[in-house]
Amino acid sequence: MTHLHIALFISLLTLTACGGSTNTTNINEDTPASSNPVETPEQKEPTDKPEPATPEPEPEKPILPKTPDAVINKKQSKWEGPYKMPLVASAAANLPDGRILAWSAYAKLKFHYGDVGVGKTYTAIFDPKTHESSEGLVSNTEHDMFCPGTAILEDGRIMVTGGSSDRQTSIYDLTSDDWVKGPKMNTPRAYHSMTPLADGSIFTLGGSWGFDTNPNTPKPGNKNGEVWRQDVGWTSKPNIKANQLSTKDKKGLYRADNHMWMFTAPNGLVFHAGPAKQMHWIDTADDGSVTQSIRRGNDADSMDGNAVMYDIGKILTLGGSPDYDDSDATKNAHVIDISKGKGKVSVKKVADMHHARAFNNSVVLPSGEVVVTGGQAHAIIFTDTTSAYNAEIWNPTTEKFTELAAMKVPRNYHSVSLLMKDGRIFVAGGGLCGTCKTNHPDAEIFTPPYLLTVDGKPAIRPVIKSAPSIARPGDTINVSVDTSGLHSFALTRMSAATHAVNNDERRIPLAIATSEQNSGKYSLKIPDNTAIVLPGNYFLFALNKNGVPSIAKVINIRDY
Ligand SMILES: [Cu+2]
Repeated sequence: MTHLHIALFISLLTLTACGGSTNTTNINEDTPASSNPVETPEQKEPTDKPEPATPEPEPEKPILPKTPDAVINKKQSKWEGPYKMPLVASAAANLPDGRILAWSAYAKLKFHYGDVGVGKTYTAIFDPKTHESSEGLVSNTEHDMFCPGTAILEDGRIMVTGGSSDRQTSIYDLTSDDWVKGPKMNTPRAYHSMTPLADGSIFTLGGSWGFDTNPNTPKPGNKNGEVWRQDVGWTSKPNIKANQLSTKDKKGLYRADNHMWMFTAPNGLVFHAGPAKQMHWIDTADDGSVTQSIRRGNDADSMDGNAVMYDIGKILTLGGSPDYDDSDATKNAHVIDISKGKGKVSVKKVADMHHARAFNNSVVLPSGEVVVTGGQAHAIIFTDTTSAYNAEIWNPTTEKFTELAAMKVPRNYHSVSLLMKDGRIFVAGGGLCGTCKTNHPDAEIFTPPYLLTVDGKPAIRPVIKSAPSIARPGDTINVSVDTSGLHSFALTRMSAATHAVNNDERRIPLAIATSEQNSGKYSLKIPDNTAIVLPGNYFLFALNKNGVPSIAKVINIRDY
């Protein structure tokens, strides 16, 4: 390792460990750190701590994919499509070959409120190379996967739970390209959310939608926590009470415990960042426990908004409305830093979005920028009034939004977006309301500014020639790229999205341990903490000095 690279490596570690500078507008969690009574098994001291004796690193030549000025000032972007799909994609997930698995409900263009006997689900696999979709009908898992919870498992399988078939679990197996029946949840749920945990298990919470009108179904409320593990199935966590973490929706519990923003933090606990204005820490050990964090600044309850983990322990929240339906959305954005752990959370209100949005979708790019699409200024389900057509991109350095090109089709309730393997964004769906006028059985593809020159031409992309397909947390991996200059690298977790929720995606910038630019050989350090690098499939991107990303290589990271 050369001196320069040692300096750069230390620079990265310092940035990672300190999580940026303190800002006077921050609001800090006032709970003493010592009040954390339980250390989860996953909780370990990050190995990447700054050495106290380290001299100040040279700030030149960033090795993180920090957005270069050339990209910050770019405003070129492009929408392509719409491309017809056989159904309204109200949920979608990444497949390792770059295609997108999408699904609707027991029908392609409408839903049923509650189960209709033996459940089934229409699916479509969209190919971004041909813009065509292959159709499927899943009936073997007896599951109408409408309004479900979604999560990607450690081996890349896609888990879908609840929704119209309220206890069912279905798992899409990548090897057989088929759906497999999983164990039933203990608590029936719809509009719940899920998040992967550091040990590869899956946590779910909330989901009262669907339980207020049918006398044969449970009452809304008490949709308490559950954890799935491969070897034991679902286990109730009775002390993680959804009602405690709910909004004050005018429709009551039926809406109040829906679509929670939950992220496994570097300390191994789950952080509840919204939509409720009061945030929480959740410990899933034993029967579980919940402790209050701080409020999300002056933000109101923000149902139908969303949140993105754009860096290690850092969450950006975007829009939302106090009530689920018939409610004014905000332009609000907040940076929540949970990297320092319990008792040390900070919230910073950053510059507003250009548009008020509810039912919007957001993804983090390998550059750390966040792209927001769709949504409406006044949330009303199954409508396209007050739609925001322009995308916006948020820059993590300036913490500001730039308005970008306009989509052709409004994307509101029941729409999705996903970062694709090629660095572009899949945006689809909206509607699923039968004979209504707001069904959008189509997809559009968004090209962010980082893939275009200032003239709007395709930028020259770096190329990953080789990378391992599996790795363990803590490994140093060898990657071969083109020799066009000093590259930076980032992982983004492959993910699933529905109803503005994507708790799977997270971006992890990778430190460069050694590099030989002349031969394009790099060794990259994967953080030694599965609460940071959640077990799962990741897109590994290389970015060149202009911030242009490669096409990703897929790498499965877990304890093999
Ligand atoms: Cu729904």
